[in-house]
Amino acid sequence: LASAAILVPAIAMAEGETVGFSQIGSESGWRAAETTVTKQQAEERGITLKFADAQQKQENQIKAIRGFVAQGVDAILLAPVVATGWEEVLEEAKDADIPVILLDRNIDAPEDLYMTAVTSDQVHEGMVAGNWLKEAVAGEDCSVVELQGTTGSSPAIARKKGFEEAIADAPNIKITRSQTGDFTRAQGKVVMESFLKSEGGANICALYAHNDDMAVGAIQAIKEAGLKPGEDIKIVSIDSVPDIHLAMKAGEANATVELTPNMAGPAFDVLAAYWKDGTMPAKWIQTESKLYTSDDDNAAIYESKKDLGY
Ligand code: GYE
Repeated sequence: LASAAILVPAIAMAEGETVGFSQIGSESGWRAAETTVTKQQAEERGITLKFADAQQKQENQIKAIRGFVAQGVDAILLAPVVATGWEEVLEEAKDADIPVILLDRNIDAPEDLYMTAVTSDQVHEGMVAGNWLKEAVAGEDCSVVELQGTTGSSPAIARKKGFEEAIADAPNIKITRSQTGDFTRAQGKVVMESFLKSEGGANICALYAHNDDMAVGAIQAIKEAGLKPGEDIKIVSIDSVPDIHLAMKAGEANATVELTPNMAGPAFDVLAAYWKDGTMPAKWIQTESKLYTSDDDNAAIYESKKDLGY
């Protein structure tokens, strides 16, 4: 009788896993949604999430990862602010046998330093934006100003490259100015103001912004300059945040490429399989990229997205 009671705890106890998440910050509506969704996904799966906001600084992310390793977490999610400079700290995680999964941005480092990367094809996103513009201007001359994302980040590098590749066979389209707006609304507005001043609003045919938030800031600058965004200056960007659909509904923006904020779901699926029987995932889990334009039902899209944590 006594021995039966001793056996019970050993069978019934099941511990939840602990995952550290080094998030970049909250520069964009998209990233705010990613943070919300990651917390929800962890909760639904009974995972304890340790969340660290790096406020855009790589050194804070490196410190956070070291902290997670010291605490002995079961896995680490890393949204890397820039592409370079990760080898040393990722070696430390590897030595501690803690799997690292990259979320939404890539790094320049040997593949054995992370388990997998859950990202979109960011070159493709740029190509989708460029191809949309090619069709929209239909052979007419078009001077484009470009708002780049955070300097040195994989989406800024890849989205620029993809767009340039798409317009390479369109001599009528030229990028006349290109500068970083750091993926924020505030910088998008400031840099667009400087583009309008240096180029003259009438000489700008289109804006390509590496994310919607910068486009939303730029829309404000264009209006303040007395021009009509979406008409006088065509606007194409990336993310599909609720506010860009409101702008498209109002005719003030033209196209966006959707990026899901649910990068953590696939990451947790991969970890669950790994914890169950050691299954290793492919090195890249690619999320979808869908084009939306002002021809879509943007009121409905806005409604469907507005409560998702953006
Ligand atoms: O598009 C942008 C964000 O890393 C792909 O980062 C992501 C980008 C996203 O701040 O809005």
